[in-house]
Amino acid sequence: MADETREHGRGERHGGRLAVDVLRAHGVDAMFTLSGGHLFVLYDGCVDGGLPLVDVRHEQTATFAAEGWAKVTRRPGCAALTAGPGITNGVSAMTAAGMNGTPMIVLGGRAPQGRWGSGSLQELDHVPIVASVVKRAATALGPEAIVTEVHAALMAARTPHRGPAFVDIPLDGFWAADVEIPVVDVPSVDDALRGPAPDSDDVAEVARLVAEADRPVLISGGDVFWSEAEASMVTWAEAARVPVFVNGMGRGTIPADHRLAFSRTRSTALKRADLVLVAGTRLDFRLGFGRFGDARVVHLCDSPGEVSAGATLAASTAGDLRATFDALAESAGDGARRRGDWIATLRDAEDAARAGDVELLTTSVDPIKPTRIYGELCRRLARDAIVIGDGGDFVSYAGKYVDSFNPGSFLDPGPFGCLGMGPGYALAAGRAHPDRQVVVLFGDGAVGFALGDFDTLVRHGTDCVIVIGNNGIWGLEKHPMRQIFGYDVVAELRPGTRYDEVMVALGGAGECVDRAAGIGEALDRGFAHRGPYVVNVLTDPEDAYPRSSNLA
Ligand SMILES: Cc1ncc(C[n+]2csc(CCOP(=O)(O)OP(=O)(O)O)c2C)c(N)n1
Ligand SMILES: [Mg+2]
Repeated sequence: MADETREHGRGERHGGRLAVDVLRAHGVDAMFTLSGGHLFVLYDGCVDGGLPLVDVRHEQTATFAAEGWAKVTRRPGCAALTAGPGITNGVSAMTAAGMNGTPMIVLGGRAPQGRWGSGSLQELDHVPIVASVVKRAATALGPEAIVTEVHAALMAARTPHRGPAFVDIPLDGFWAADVEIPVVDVPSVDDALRGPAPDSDDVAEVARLVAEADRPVLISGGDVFWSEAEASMVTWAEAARVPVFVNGMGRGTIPADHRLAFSRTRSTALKRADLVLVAGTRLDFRLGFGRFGDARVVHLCDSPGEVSAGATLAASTAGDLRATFDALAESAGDGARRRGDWIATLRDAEDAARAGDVELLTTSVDPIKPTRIYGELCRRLARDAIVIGDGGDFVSYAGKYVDSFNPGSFLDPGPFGCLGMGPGYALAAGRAHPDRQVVVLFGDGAVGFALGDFDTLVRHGTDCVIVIGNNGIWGLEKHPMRQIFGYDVVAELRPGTRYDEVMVALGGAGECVDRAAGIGEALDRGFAHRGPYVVNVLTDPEDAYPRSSNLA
């Protein structure tokens, strides 16, 4: 061993180790990364401090894996990205995490401060680049600052409204021999990290509107999930007898087979409702920007900055969502008795819509319809399966047909809509929950963004069934462009590409399916397999997901 290796020997007390101590104190239990020299000291801290390193083939995947980790564990995610291109490669995933309110920290390497401005390798000031998409971005110039900045970043990430935070550390900022560890006070989730309770007058006003309503509806969004407010939300919905629809990471906050859970009747319900309560999600394009016919609208938010400025609100609250629902539940009895007819009407419509799905889910027509894949898949999904969707039309069908029974079990990119998150989310889900089914649904376009990370799934032995709806086109672009312009460009992919053989070449397994009758058995082989298994299904390029609008 060369002298310099001994000089910076394993286990030395340095800024890398200090960072790891703070990460662990906040419950960080995995660091997703792709190697770069600017990160060696941090890696040494992980090895010494017992924080597992999980290495990938592209920083987009490391950063999406960190986000996925938070989504499947509700503990903070963590990615470490090397200076310069490592960090710019992670910007899309940081942006997605910002829009999803996902608590996570991204640590960055950084060119040495002592030579800043001289043109060191990968010298780039990352902070202004990421500042507009994360909650907090800072450079930690020395060991003490590493402790305070990493702690401050995690506090920001974990406090409502949650989101990503970023700290970069210059190469020469890690070093200071045998530094003392400043003590950081990490509050428990049940006190400071929940944020303040909502104003009681605001809650009383919402309770009054609910009591008056004949046809109320609740939409439960991602911040109900992040606030761990689902039990309180369901208790309130049961007491007040309010039908519940879910949105984004709100999926699974009420089990899909709960008597107050609805999905197929959303547009009918929102058209006929006299009061729409939206909890824990923005009134964005997914929710018609907060306009629901003549209904009065109530926005229940985890913090003041989340309350819609654009929609006309009858009332709103800002504060911890669990405390909000607990407070609402105390006055939930009024009016609940009148709502039997409203709930029964929706239930009849829901049952009729689900009965109408059967034909599509069982169709044997050739070429294969994506709906048939869902018919076969849904029958095989365990109640606690984790389903990840990365694609266009093919994944829209998943949103419709896959029911969620547990929080954090249906993962899509969220409102940023960034394709390419699938392999990172799958890596996280498989690692966090090796005992549960993990299914990744890809469009054939989407799968190309992080195809190299099939290698990552193989190397880490991630048990997952990867279903590719392979229609040979960018379907969600081709069909709308044809509809609007009468023709389309740049929307073709190569029909029949053997993505399953890519997985095989990288050491995994898979097969191609071109007959509807073969889908079920292929899925069975996938679920029986250890490691990643691709079921590459050739589907009908003429099939377009029936949607009412394409761009918001
Ligand atoms: C990073 C990124 N680039 C481009 C888009 C635009 N986009 C949205 S859906 C879509 C088509 C997806 O095609 P595919 O994955 O094959 O699914 P299909 O619609 O064919 O089922 C594209 C290109 C996006 N959402 N994200
Ligand atoms: Mg496609």
